[in-house]
This record gives sequence, C-alpha cells and structure tokens, in this order.
Amino acid sequence: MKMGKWCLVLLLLLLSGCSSANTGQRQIPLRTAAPALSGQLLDEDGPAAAKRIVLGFSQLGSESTWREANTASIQEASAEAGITLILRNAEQDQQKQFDAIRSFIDSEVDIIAIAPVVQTGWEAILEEIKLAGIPVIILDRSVNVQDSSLYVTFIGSDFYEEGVKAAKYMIDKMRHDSGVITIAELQGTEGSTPSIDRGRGFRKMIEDKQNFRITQSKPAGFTKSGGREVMREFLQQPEEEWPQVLYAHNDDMAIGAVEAIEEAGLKAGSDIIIISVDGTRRAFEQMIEGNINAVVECNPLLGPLLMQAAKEIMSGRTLPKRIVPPEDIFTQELAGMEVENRKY
Ligand code: GYE
Repeated sequence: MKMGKWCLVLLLLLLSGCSSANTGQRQIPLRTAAPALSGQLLDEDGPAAAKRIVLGFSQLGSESTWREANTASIQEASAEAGITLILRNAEQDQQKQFDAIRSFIDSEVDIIAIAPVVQTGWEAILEEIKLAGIPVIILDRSVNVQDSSLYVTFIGSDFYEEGVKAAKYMIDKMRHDSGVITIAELQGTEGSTPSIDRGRGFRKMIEDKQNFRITQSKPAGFTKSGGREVMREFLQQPEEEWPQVLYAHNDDMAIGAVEAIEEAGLKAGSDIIIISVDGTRRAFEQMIEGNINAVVECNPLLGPLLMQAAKEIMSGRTLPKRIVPPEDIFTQELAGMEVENRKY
C-alpha cells in the first residue's frame, strides 16, 4: 500500500515537470534510447523500436538490512520495468565506485545511478560521466557538488528530518524526567550523508535545551557488529556515565547495541531508552519485545522510483531535482499492528 502511495507521489512530481531535457543550470547532452519517441514513456509493450534501457548502478555496499532491501528492490524493479541492470557493489570503497562508473562509461550504458558511500569527492568522476553524455541519478545518499547540473535528480530521504523526528520523540518521552539526560549516539559511516544529517537534525532540536546532553558519540559503520562493539565501549565507562538514551543512526547498530546492553545486565528499552532509524522488520520485532522504543522510518524500496525516473529521462522529460519518499515514525504502541506490513 505504501508503494502505491509512493508511485502516486512520483507520478504527481513527474507530471509537474516539463517536457524538455533541461537538467539544471546547464544542458547535459542526454543520450536517449529512442529519440523518435521523445515525450513518451518507453514501455516494453510499446513500439518494438524502443531499445531496452541499460542502467549501470554503483551500489555502495551491503552493510545493513536496509542496504540488502535496497539492492533487492532495485533488482526486482529493473526486471519488472524491462530495464537491463548492471549492478556493481563497491563494498564501502569510493575508489571502487569510481572504477565501476568508468566501466559503465566504457560499456556505453544509457544511464548511471550512484548510491554514494560518502558525500564529498564526486566532482571529477561526475565530469567524466558528463563528457560521455550519460545522465546520472543520485540515489539514497547525496553528493556535495557545486554544479548541480552534474546529475539529473537525487532520489532519497530527508536525513536531517529523520534526526529531527528522533529528537522530538526523545524530548517528549523524557518530558517527566528532571535533571540532565545523557545521550549516547551511534553514528553511521563517517562522511556519509545519512550520518551527518541525522546527527545535525537531532542536535538542532536539543541545542537550546540545557538538560539534554550527548555525552558519547562514535561511528559504528551502520553494522550490527559495529553497534555492539561501540556500545560495549560506552558501557565500559564508570556506571555514572552510562547513557539514559541511545540514539542509533540505524536499526542494525541499535540491535547490536541491545546485545551489549543486555550483556552489561541492563534492560534495553527501559534502563536505556533506544531510538533508531530505518524501520526494518527486525527493529519492529525488537520494539514488540520492548527493547527499542521508537524507530524513524527510512524507506529503502527505491527501485520503482529509480526505474520510473530512468524511463522518464530516456524519454526526454525533466525530473524534479529532488525526489523525497514520504516517511513516518513508529513507536512500541504501533509496532504490533505494523510489523506484518514491513516489507524489509
Ligand atoms: O539508514 C543504513 C544504511 O544510506 C539511508 O545506509 C542509508 C543508510 C541506512 O546502511 O541502514
């Protein structure tokens, strides 16, 4: 049902676009699959002349449940859309992303999609793609570039807003607690947009609140094992320094941290309030067990949006520069009702 809602949102956004190939301040000479069909959606069922679109996708890694669901969504959606997908996994290495992208240029793919591991360092490679005349879609995490005409659109969540939602939940949850509330933060991959912006949004909400203090904060790579290890370190501090709240930038790290908290003889979800981001089924199960208190949703099922955008670009349409999927926050009270609806 959620995907239906997304597709509708995308459709509305796309309809609000115009029909030229203007992609920003500058024009990118886009390769189109079937110039004669400009302005129409290319469809497998459409005119036989429509060439199959070839999409090269540089996935950043496979660190989390979110990432697995994201990769699967893209694979499934490409098959459904009749788009040939060349997927390369960079295993958290930006250089590997560059290598994959160069291989896509050499193979003369029609479109390149990139899920960037970190947000800086992309100008030169994006210029190379531009020279080759291949349109680019940035997916999931964003890139910091001066010249936004280097990509057509960025499809991905509002991570800053996710941080804001996490903090709002915490402020409300702790409203009856007096005194200083200590917070530990498990950051994601250093230099990645979700880690930077989830941290910024959260901090913004507490900056003028003297009683909320982030006392421990460290990157844990968005992995379950990272979350467990770093939480163990946090709990090696003297007892009076243990946090009352844990804010984990994703579910996998929160679930790892729950193990460390239990090892230390504490009750996750009550001795330490836990808030995380993503909304995986496993996190919902942990909410039902009482270990996690709230989860801010970040939807990985971006495949249908990506395929739709690829088709639109190949038919010469302009896309909005930013496509943001709608997202929610879930608490323990709602987890039982929602768990069966979780698709990832
Ligand atoms: O939250 C995390 C993953 O970039 C939004 O990356 C994504 C994040 C997601 O590893 O679980």
